[in-house]
Amino acid sequence: MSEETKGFDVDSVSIDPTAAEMLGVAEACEIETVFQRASNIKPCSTGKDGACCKLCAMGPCRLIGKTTRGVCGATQDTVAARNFVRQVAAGASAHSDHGRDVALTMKAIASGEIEDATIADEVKLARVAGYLGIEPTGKDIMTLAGEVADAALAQFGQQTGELAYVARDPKKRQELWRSYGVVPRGIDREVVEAMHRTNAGTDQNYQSLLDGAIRCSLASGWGGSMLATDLQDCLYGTPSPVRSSANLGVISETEVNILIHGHEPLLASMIIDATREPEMIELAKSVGAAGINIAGICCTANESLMRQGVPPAGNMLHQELAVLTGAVEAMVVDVQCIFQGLGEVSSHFHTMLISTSPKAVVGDSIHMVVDEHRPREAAREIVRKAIENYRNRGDIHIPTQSEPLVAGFSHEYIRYMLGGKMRASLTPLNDNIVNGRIRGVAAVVGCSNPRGVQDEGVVNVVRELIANNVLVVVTGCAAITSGKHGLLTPETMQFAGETLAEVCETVGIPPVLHVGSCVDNSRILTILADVAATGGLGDDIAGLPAVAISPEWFSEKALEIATYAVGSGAHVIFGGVGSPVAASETVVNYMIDGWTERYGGSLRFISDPAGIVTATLDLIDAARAALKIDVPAERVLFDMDMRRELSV
Ligand code: NFS
Repeated sequence: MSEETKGFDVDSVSIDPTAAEMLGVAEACEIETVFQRASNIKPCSTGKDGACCKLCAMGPCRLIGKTTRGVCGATQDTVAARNFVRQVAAGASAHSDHGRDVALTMKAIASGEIEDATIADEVKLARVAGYLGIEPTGKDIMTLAGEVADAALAQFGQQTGELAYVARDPKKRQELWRSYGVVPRGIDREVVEAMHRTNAGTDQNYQSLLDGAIRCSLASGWGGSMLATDLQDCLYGTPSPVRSSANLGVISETEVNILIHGHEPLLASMIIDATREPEMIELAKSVGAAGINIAGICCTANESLMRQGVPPAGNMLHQELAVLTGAVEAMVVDVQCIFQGLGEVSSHFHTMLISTSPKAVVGDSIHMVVDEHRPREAAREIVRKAIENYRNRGDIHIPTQSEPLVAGFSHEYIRYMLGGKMRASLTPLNDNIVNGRIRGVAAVVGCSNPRGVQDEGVVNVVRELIANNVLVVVTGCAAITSGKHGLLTPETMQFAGETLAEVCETVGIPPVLHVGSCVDNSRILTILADVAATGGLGDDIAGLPAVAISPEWFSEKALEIATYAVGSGAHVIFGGVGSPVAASETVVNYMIDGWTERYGGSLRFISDPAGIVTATLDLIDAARAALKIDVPAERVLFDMDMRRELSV
């Protein structure tokens, strides 16, 4: 054992036993993982709290102790707020650039530049056309797709006016945004402006800076992210419930394993198609494999799970663990949340790490710049390479655990499910919230962070909320975590409070609904706007008995999602590692009280899951009281025994 590995206890890093099992393998082979590195590296407390300003070469200035101003005179409030705005801008750029790429793909398909690709959901395409001000009637499908793609792309470069999707918001919210001057004008413009206003010597007022963060994030939530979701549904199909399973046990002992990891579904969907071609299956058999198995990691996992039933092998913290099985012939990655350490781990095995995006050369991967006009050919080449690599497989060690799940609850499907195909509607949801059977709705979203115990926050929060009759929707890595721990099945009803279970049974839904990837948090915005429009619960997203929670966040993208949720009127709670603006009490308080006053939403950081649940229920109950629909409800308190039972 090296000096660094001393004191690292593999059993304490996760409540998922597959993690300890695979970390045992890592330890035996002396391979470092993210868990080990998190244990070796102490986070910099100055940076963590947002107290370090490195915007210019007069610094970096660390505003700690008696140092309350930087060389330029910037205060702790300014520095913390600027750092936060930059994180939000980075997150917004990632989700929005993803949306741009989907629009470019649609344009290439419409013009026939991408061979052999179709529009999977023509009904949704017509609806999206309507949102973008295009008359769909009488147009052939590829002409319409071309027009929709052009209109979507124009949203990125628009300089003035308002993003088209702002009109999908409740009227009251639109007016509020106009009154504060935070309506997003163009997607790229808001990201650029956020970077500009945080330049040294530019915006110095923390409130104005944070309004900049709101505007920039809205350009993603009601712009880039929402376009990504909508256009992906048009191209690859709008999700509806699908059965699958999750965790490392989905990796096959006898088949060629290909793992798709990252965020953009175009190439991944073609790789999935290629693995199902008889010629490829024959090729796999010719090298001694029983067939080809495909599984996912991170948000590509969510995208392909919801549409093609591909099982997720794990969330973000499982990427290296999957390779440690020794059974992965190819790990195919594109952009976002791909650890550089993945290259190092792969180098100890036969696993080919293949990076496919021109934007991201990953680790020591084989970097294949995929000809964007011939992705099907690239997909087949990748599958062939993986098959050929099967012969190089050495010893394998695959955990047995995987849990069944149901995923794919798009906004459209939730409407059909509740109101029927002819009269799709959210009315039954609103009615059950009003009559108190459903106490409120919580979105449990976001990442997994090795600074905490993997999965503990998400599982505790989800279990306690449903026990308290709160309907839960999940996205991103939190959705995969929920799946790994068996929380995405109708049987989860047994853990739900009596009245929530009653509703779930009547409607035929699980109490925890998988609604998608991280860009699909935009689906939650659509649901909330629809709930407000349906009636009986006020006329805005603000004031709904709904809370968004990210118990184990790590990414700048998570902060951006939090900020657009606040701007949209939602209360947001982040768990785990604490506040990135902790250096300024003023900013911390402003994000709670100032934002509530201004936007009707707030962002608070509460580390422990029990505290998150209490705060969530308090916020939900306060909203119910304000709506005058409060019925007495008792809090189910989890004791230590119940908590212990939460592990798989
Ligand atoms: Ni979201 Fe998806 Fe996972 Fe977090 Fe990363 S994969 S975009 S950022 S870690 S949920």
